[in-house]
Amino acid sequence: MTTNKTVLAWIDEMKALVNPDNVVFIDGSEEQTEKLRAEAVAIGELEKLNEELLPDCYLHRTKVNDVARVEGRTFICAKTKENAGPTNNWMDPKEAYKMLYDIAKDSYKGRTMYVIPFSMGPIGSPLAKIGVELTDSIYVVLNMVIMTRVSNEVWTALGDSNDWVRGLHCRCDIDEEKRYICQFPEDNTIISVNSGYGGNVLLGKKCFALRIASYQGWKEGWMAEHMLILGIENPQGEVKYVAAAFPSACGKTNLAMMIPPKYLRDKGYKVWTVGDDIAWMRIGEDGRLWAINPENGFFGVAPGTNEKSNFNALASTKKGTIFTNVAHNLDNNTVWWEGLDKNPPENAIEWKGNPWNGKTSEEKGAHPNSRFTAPAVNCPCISSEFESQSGVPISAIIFGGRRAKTAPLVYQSKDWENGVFVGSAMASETTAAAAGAVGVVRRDPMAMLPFCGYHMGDYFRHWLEMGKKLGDKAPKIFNVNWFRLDDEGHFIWPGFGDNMRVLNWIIDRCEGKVDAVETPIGFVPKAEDIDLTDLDFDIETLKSILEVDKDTWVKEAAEIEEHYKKFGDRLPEELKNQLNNLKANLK
Ligand code: OXD
Ligand code: MN
Repeated sequence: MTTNKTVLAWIDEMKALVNPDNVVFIDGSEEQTEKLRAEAVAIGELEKLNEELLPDCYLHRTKVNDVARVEGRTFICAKTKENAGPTNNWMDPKEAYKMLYDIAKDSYKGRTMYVIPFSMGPIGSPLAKIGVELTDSIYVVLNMVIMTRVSNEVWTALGDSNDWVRGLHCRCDIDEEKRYICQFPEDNTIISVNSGYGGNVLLGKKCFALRIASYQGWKEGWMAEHMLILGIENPQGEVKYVAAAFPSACGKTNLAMMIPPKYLRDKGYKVWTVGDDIAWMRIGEDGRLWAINPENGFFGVAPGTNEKSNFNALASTKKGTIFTNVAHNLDNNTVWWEGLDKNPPENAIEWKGNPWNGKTSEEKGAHPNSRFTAPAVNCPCISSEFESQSGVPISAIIFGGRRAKTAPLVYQSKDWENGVFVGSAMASETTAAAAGAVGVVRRDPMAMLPFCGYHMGDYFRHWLEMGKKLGDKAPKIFNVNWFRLDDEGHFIWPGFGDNMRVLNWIIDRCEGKVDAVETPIGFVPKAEDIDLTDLDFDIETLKSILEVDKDTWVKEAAEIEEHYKKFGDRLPEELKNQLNNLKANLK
């Protein structure tokens, strides 16, 4: 427990509002967690899975109307609309508090209030931050225990400081008309009502570690980014770290946990995962940019995850994991999802809770956004630096998206400022997997569109300022595109583990070991510098996906100009100049 006056006063205030039957302080101990698991099973929140095949694993089903993040109902409640910026929904904080408190009032009646103290990042690390989440959901407690560091040591680390984030979650009736996910960056506060789905209710993740933290980073001079972090070990045993941002559905978790091709493994190359979703980065005493993964687990999309696509993610789910909205295989009391294997169960329950025969049914067994919540320690390639208090030094930042034609396989920005321009114009094309038209370009600057907690023009300026502070110690910035299509619509580059060949070029560039070709958009590899050993891929095809087509880029520049208009006066002059330079280079 804690004696922190600011914490106790807030808990009292919230308790008076939501009116629980009792209050339980969560300490993260195995003993308490086990009791809660048993209680969750008793009340039907969780189903216990086969202890031999999936030890300590559980299945949960959300309500059918509550299966994903709800961007349309997510608000940045800054004092002024202008400060939330053109890419966020905004609500006046006074009105938001009133509306949310009306919804939350007495909503814990007959329920328990769980108080979860959690650290984002290793407890006590100078890069970590503390939060307290109040919830009436055991499912949320058990997920938070996996996804964050929950323990009484968090109270000790906090002491009597007021630097902590307040998170109130109320399940209420899971009424989608009254569902709101509100961030109050100026108050370090998050309120989430009428949802039980992960991204909306595990308040440490998107709400705190991105929306609130991006604002904190702006004010305090650091960065909270939607980035994976991985370490690349060379045969000499040296490890270089990169951070990479991709919009959803671009294979971030796969890249974070990739296995290099056999030829490179035999040479001694290894990949180590530090994080798969979020990076907090600060300038260290040595002037370099250091990063931690503030999370403690993986909240990954299940469908498509299999031994081939992501062996390490699948291995991470084999114990201590909570599965949400996947199919329940009744024959052996395990789980199944589309893309796990080619042998769907016949005797199963689909994600909505109905009997399901995977061999004959037209319906999906798992929801396309079904998830696993797996402890990071389970990951076979988890980095030895995962718990490091100082984080890892970042050599390169990689942006990327899904582009059928425009972007080459990889290019390096000319410098930091040009790299910020590349990130600010980042885009991905919609696939058939998502609702709506295929091939529509969605601009998603730094993959932060749904997660930036303040005006995106100010966010770009913050990036530029970080670059000035880092000077020649700044990570080099790259852009990758694994998704170039041929005329028949097939992917040209094999992707997955073979992306290691591109990462090696990136590291060689950072170390000044390899030359490149200057193009209007940046530096592109010479085809012969991408190692194709043991790969059935000819150099002419490689050249075709390294090419920068001027006409396509003239069109792209026009689209970037359009995209930039929405930032108005807050678009930094430097980025306007970057766009003008690009246009001039293309002439
Ligand atoms: C996620 C997302 O769930 O980015 O990580 O949508
Ligand atoms: Mn994400």
